[in-house]
Amino acid sequence: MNIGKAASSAPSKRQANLAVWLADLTYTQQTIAADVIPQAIGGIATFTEAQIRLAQPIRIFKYPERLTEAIGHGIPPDVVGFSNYIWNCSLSYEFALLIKRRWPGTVVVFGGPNYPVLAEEQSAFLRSHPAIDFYVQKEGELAFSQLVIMLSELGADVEAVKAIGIPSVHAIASDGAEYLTPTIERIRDLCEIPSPYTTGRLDEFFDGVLMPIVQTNRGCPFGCTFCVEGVRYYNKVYRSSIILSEETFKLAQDVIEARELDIITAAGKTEPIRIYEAMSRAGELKPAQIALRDLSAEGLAAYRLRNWDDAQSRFEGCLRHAPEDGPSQLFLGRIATLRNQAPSADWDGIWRFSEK
Ligand code: B12
Ligand code: SF4
Repeated sequence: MNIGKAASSAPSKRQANLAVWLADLTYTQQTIAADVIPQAIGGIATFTEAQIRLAQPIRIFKYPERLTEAIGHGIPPDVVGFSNYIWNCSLSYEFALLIKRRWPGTVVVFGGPNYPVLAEEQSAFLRSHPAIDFYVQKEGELAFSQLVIMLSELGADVEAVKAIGIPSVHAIASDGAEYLTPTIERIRDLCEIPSPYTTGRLDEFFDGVLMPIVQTNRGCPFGCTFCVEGVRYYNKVYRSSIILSEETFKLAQDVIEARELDIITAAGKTEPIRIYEAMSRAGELKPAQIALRDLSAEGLAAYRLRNWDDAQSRFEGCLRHAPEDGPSQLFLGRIATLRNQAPSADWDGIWRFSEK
């Protein structure tokens, strides 16, 4: 859960005056071959836009016909990123070649699992696909947004950006030098990636053909050799918490266990809503989860009464049962701030988001 980050007086976002397109293409001739909503690039778009203030929203493409139309309109994007899966690699590369022929200055980025694991094979892949300026290997959100920041800061000077050696961003320089940088650290809390569904970024893809998919956890403790997640990098499982409004919680309360997280008002709204975190199916809470739920309810009650000592000790208790519990860490941070800066007399304990 990421409510603290959005609500706090976060440092102002970086600016980048770049037009960015992302495409996760499917063949469409006989049937829609890969008939799912492009949620991976949707998440890369929302994450990048949360880090960087771009001049215009990132455009997302699924159908090659739409991408062809956009290319035909003649306004070149600065950066185009393609998802590279085994089922669309040739199609995406043909578009990369087309874009490079038409707009040599447009930076072409590939990402996705259809990329070798061994350095010598990565190098051979990049050398045999010269239309690709950068390959973002493994988790894409953080590395892609850093690449966009660097391209913006260095005036889209591709060779200069290659020489920086951004983690997870692979490239071959024009003089043949290889930049096969180590992988970037993984995102631990998937809630840091704003949902591309609830932000409306994927609305246009609900066309009756494509199926939505949602990633609720990433990583796998096993090591099957045929699977992208079988590598050590993905060995830890990181999850996103499932946050429910009070209305949804009431509908589901007979079948799930949940704990109250907070009362908030969304950015641009005045109506407060109570939010909950789904914890398990009904009756399946483990003892540590029961302790976490009860202590966090006591912590919340004390917090709302401005009883900082009690609230602090309850949330510290939560961390003994769940050392990585984001909401408890968040409340401990808030309590520390409120101790130094006492809230006004009319403080109602509601957390008001100033940014989406
Ligand atoms: C869900 C899934 C499916 C679904 C949906 C597939 C689809 N069309 O999207 C279904 C069940 C339909 C499916 C079927 C198949 N699948 Co499948 N599937 C998966 C699975 C489990 C998760 C994919 C996913 O959405 N993950 C969540 C997103 C967020 O992660 P991601 O896609 O990897 O994207 C991240 C990075 O790769 C990167 N990234 C991705 N795109 C881009 C773009 C840019 C610009 C950047 C910078 C970064 C970037 O950043 C993203 C966020 O970190 C993966 C295994 C896995 N654990 O990843 C296999 C996987 C993708 N599937 C695979 C295969 C082989 C298939 C099939 C071909 C199997 C078969 N023989 O039939 C079919 C093909 C279906 C089709 N035509 O679409 C392989 C692909 C291997 C490869 N080299 O490409 C994988 C990797 C499994 C494996 N063997 O390791 N699959
Ligand atoms: S490594 Fe891949 S195939 Fe093996 S269990 Fe994990 S996700 Fe499944």
